[in-house]
Amino acid sequence: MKHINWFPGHMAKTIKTLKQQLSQTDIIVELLDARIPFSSRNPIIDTLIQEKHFHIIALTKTDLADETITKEWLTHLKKSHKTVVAINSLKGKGVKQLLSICKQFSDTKKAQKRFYITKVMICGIPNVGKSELINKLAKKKANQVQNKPGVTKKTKGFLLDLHMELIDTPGILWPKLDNQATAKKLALTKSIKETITEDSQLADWLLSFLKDYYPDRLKTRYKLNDINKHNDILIEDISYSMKWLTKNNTPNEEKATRQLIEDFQKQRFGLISLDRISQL
Ligand SMILES: Nc1nc2c(ncn2[C@@H]2O[C@H](COP(=O)(O)OP(=O)(O)OP(=O)(O)O)[C@@H](O)[C@H]2O)c(=O)[nH]1
Ligand SMILES: [Mg+2]
Repeated sequence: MKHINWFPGHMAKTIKTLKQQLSQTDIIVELLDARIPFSSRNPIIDTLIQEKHFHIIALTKTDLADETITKEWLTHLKKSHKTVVAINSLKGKGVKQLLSICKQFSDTKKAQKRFYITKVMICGIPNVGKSELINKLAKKKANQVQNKPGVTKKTKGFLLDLHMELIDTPGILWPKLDNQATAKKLALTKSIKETITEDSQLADWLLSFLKDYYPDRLKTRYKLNDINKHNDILIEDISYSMKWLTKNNTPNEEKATRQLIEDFQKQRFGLISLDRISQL
């Protein structure tokens, strides 16, 4: 199996830039993907946060995650972090709450120093929704947004009002993805470039996960009765059941593996969370 790692030059450069900007930063909003609140936590970002920073954790894409699991994660995160918000940037849910927390901070600063500009750094892994969140906070299409990783390549400030600046940053990962389950989750949620991974390795991991955590949804989606089989056999069963066959009527495994990944990414199994607190 191919070892998954993705740490292009612009990420190393971004980390350097972020370090330089830390002394002028007041608030760090760390975005975590609600489907993978543990796997989307970048250990490098942890090292950037200093005592003087107001650290906010924002769970993004809550509309794509399993609601019950998100509630568990919120409770868990609130045990160790003072400020945790749940966000759906597409619908604007939680955005007002985040803005009012930042405004409160900025108002306090303003009262101390009349012309103070509170700097809010929005950071996190690629494709977690940093630029989209800024667009929602700013009520403007200030940043380019796309459902693929590595869209933002440079940090960019946006003056929200006279007293607050939002800073969009390029998504960063860490140099070595030692935990390959984490790497696969990052790839499935599109935080790792598609060309880095092989469909078969992602589909194999996903299939095992669905068998364990969402067996009924897997059965329903592919009209299967028995899923207690080796993944290779199961992929064949899925291909037959869904009529994904080659010209010679043999199972088209390539199509089946691609489809499995896409079905997860397009929520065709319903809302799914890949990280569990019990796995910590
Ligand atoms: N469903 C859903 N999609 C979201 C949410 N927030 C962002 N997105 C989508 O996720 C994709 C990535 O969003 P971006 O804002 O470009 O992500 P980013 O973190 O800036 O990514 P990089 O610049 O590559 O680091 C886009 O298609 C967004 O529309 C959300 O809360 N829910
Ligand atoms: Mg971006």
